[in-house]
Amino acid sequence: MPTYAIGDIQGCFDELQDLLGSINFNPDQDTLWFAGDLVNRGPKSLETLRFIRNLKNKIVVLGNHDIYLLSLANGHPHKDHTLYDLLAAPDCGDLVNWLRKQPLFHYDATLNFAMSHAGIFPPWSLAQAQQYAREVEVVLQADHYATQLEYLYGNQPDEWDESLSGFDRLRFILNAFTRMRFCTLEGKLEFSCAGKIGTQPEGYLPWFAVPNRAMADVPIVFGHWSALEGHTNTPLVFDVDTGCVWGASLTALRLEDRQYFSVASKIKTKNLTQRRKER
Ligand SMILES: [Mn+2]
Repeated sequence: MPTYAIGDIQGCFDELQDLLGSINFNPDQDTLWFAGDLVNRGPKSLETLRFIRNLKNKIVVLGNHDIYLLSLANGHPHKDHTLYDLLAAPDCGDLVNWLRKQPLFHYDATLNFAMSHAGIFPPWSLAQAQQYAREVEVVLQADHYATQLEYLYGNQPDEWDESLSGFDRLRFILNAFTRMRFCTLEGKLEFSCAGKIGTQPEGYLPWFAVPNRAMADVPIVFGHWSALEGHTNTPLVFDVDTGCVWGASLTALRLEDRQYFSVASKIKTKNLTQRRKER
């Protein structure tokens, strides 16, 4: 009864089916963890969301593209997306209501594994990560969540302070769990650089490379950063976003023995680097 953590699907439903076939996935016995960004950019977001929602044993954490869907579904206009069929589907309301009730962070004490979409803000302990994630989850799960969404968008504040309150506090927490890649030693987040390690502005490090990270002894699986190509070179930090929607591959990590499984993307792209730059 293994548990597999799967990276950013982004509507790559056919590759998800290939991957589940390659691991002989048994829906009655095995558990799937999804590291967020289930939808958008890829071709089959609607099928992906329906399939995952109906799985018996699954854990989902929200990614920035999942939050984006919540925003779109509540009438906030955005220009570029591939979610038109999902938004027009008769079960869109049900799917969105299910999606918004998924957490930002998950920790399984038996497996001793944590998961979030982008990672864990370096100074936060396990107890803090759980508490802070819950603060945003409560807002997304409230009946009146739609009126709160627009206040959760933005890049400020980019530094954490326990005394932050209101939407500034919630916005930082949501950004840390769903959009973080690089930050400074002091914990200032950077949102513009999505590239490989080495392409960031001076003074910034990958979040998992910050010294004295509070959760360094807890294994964590995350996605969001396809430019890492699955490599963090950091013990206990497992990247499962291998850029399926950019034409690379879709990856699962079996948590019990930390073995990776990947299938090739069916998306054809002439120049992966160029498409990454356009994000
Ligand atoms: Mn993402």
